[in-house]
Amino acid sequence: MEAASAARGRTSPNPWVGAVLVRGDEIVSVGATSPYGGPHAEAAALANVNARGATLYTTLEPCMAFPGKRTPPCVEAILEAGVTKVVVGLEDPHSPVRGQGVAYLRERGIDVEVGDGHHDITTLLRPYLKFRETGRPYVIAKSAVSLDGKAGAPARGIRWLTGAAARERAHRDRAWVDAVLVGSGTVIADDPALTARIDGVEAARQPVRIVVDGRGRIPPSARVLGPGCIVGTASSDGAWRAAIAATGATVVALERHERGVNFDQLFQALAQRAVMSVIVEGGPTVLGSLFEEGLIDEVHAYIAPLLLGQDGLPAFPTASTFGVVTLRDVVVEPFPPDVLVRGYTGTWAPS
Ligand code: AOF
Ligand code: ZN
Repeated sequence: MEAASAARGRTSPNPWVGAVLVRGDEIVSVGATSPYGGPHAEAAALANVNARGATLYTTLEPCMAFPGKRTPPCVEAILEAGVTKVVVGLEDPHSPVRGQGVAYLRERGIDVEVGDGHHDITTLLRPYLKFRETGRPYVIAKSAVSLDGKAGAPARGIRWLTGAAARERAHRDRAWVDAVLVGSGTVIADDPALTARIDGVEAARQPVRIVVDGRGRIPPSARVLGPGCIVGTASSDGAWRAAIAATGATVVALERHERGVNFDQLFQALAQRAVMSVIVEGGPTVLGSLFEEGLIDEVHAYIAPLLLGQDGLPAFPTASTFGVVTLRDVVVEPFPPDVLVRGYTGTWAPS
């Protein structure tokens, strides 16, 4: 689990997997999934060691050969290495592998146990599991609100509510997800860069930056634009699209949908670009639409110790029509002076 966690966010569209080779009471080697195209966790754990008669623990079912596969199948590496027992945490939901990796090893005389650590591994792999099961990325809604439930008070110069500790945590999340998404209103109001900065330094791996701008309102000078930025738009004009594309950003044409764009179409397009996880950082209009359409999987709500009163903007548009959302498996973490409340909406749940 530790090895797998360390690879989180670096393997898309592959899952982050950890493997440990054990003989008796001793750990022989540890492996984790490399970035896409590189060795899998099991192959890494088995490389350059004597694995004969040892036991391999792996968080995910070892893979089988299938067309288009980039690396040699892990089941063959296990057989060749002479491993006699494999302990698998979770079945791989990827259809050419699912259940077959385990069956293949058992048919060849390997003792295979399945389900060890199943619950925690499912939690760790939620983005991959949703991506495989639905063909859509896993979506986290992030917002920061005052004690009176307001999202900011631009008239009073208050755009950012939380302190340094909460901000650091939010940047750490940007550093593992595949994409960060905002609406055009946020770009126009705040001109964010949407990069991941850890201890004030740009992280080595940056998420894809996504702007949803149905009508084509953001200026081509916006900081978020450039290579690595995707702009989803519907009824914008051609000159604006050309100016956005000239920055190096990718323009994705979407259908119009009630009060915005067809988000499901956007998420499908992102999944095709190997985006397995997205953090939506607002603004209120985008978050409201996504809740209305049941497209949010997880909520991260930072609560800041201030009241914004009459100057505060509502955290969601007053016209939002979504119903009650009660979070599950809630975790509360202090980031003094703020608090993070996070949990799952349950619109999608691992099967
Ligand atoms: C494993 N161990 O560490 C991972 C697995 O194209 P390839 O060769 O990289 O294969 C990708 C598939 O392998 C991926 O879709 C998923 O089913 C599985 N991922 N399997 O045994 C690993 N990352
Ligand atoms: Zn593999």
